[in-house]
Amino acid sequence: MRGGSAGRRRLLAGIAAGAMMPGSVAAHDFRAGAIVIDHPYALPTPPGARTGAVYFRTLRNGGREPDRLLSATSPAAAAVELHRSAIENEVMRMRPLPALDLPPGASLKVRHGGEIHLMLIDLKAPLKNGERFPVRLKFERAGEHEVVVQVQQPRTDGKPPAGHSH
Ligand SMILES: [Cu+2]
Repeated sequence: MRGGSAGRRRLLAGIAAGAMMPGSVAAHDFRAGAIVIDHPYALPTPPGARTGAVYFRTLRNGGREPDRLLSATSPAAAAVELHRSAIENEVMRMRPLPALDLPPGASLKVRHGGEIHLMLIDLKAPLKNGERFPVRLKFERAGEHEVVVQVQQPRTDGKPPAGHSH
C-alpha cells in the first residue's frame, strides 16, 4: 500500500494548505480528497426569482478511483438538485440527474450556458452580485465537503445569460 500512503500524505498536505488561508477567496478552489472544485459561482437572480443555479469552472477528479457527486444542500435554498439541460423537441428542458459521474481524470465544465448545473430550488432570498453562500457537496467516495459559492455577473461576451425557466 505504498501508493496509498503517498496519496494520503498528499491529501493531508492539501488540507493543511487549505486551512492556512481561512476566508481567502483569492484562489477560490476547494479540494475534497481527489476532487478539485474549481471556482463555484452563481449568477445574480432577479427580484422574486424562486430558483437559481450553482456552477463550477471545473469539477475534476485527480484520483485513480471513480467518484460521483450524489447530492448537495445549501442554507440559501430549500433544496439543491443536480440538473442536466437538453433540447427536446426544440425546447430547452432541465432534468434532475440522480448523480454526476466523475471518472478518474475527468475534468467536467459545469458552467453557465452548459449542460449541467446545480439547481437551487426555493431560494430564501435573491442572489446578489458580490455575495457568497455555502453549498455542501456529497461525493460517493470523497465524502461531504462545504464550498463557498461566489455570486457574480457573467462576463459580457455578447451572449445572454443562461435562462432558467422552470
Ligand atoms: Cu435547472
